[in-house]
Amino acid sequence: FAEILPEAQLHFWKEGETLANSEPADYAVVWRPPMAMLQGRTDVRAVFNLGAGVDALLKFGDALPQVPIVRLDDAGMGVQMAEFAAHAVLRYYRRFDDYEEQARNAQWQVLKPYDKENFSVGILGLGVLGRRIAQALQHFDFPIRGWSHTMKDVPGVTCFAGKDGLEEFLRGTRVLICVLPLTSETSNMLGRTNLSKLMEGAYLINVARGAHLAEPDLLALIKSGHIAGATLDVFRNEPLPKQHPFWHEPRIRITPHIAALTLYNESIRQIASKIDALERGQPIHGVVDRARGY
Ligand code: OXD
Repeated sequence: FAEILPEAQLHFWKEGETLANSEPADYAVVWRPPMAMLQGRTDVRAVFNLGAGVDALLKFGDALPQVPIVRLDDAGMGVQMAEFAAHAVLRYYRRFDDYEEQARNAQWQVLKPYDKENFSVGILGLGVLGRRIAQALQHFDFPIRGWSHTMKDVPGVTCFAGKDGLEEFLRGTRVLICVLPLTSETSNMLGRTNLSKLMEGAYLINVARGAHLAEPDLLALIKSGHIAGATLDVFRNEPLPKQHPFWHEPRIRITPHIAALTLYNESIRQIASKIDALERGQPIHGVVDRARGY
């Protein structure tokens, strides 16, 4: 920020500071801040979130200053999400986990390939990240479907929307990728009822938030064989506790919330240019709709 906005004065908020004893600021740049940093502030003109998901901010409700909350627009996250999702889909589709297991036992055996026509990939959430994932997977000719809160039109993607469209979407999905924002409506959406509707031998990829998933339900459906496995990057409790049963289920692949890391240079450039636009009274992208939750 000092390089890109040399005229700005930068203050670092420190633990223990409150409204009464912290420096005034025109803009706040935050990632999962404690409530004390923002509560009751009337000085800031916008709050910039150093990430895509704003759930950790919106949970403060009315304690947040009544100013625009701005999330990162892509800022290099879309391509990382696409890499992560494509890797997980291809690993399952091309049976690399099975071949790895065979290799451990020095076993040379060709396995029956999955039929691509019946290997539909369903993306929950068709925002900037979901669309980038769809675009990447289209190169491999998977049938792609997508679900969103309101109907979207995405080229090459069979789109479904709302409560009414969810069942049909799930029933035709073999690999489910969740990139939904976490809101009161989407929390626990990946529970037994919805996961059971997926096609037999389904696979789950969750790169959104841990609270979307009812963790015991996933384990039960994997044990019953209805779900073949999962790649999970996010969890209810992070770091995932050492004693968590997911660590002992070989059909679950775990990564430590790295599907899309915030790229600081890109993010800072983006925020600086939005501050510049706001200073000139111009509109900006990425302002969160608080009622909608994203
Ligand atoms: C984000 C995240 O929301 O990294 O950006 O989880």
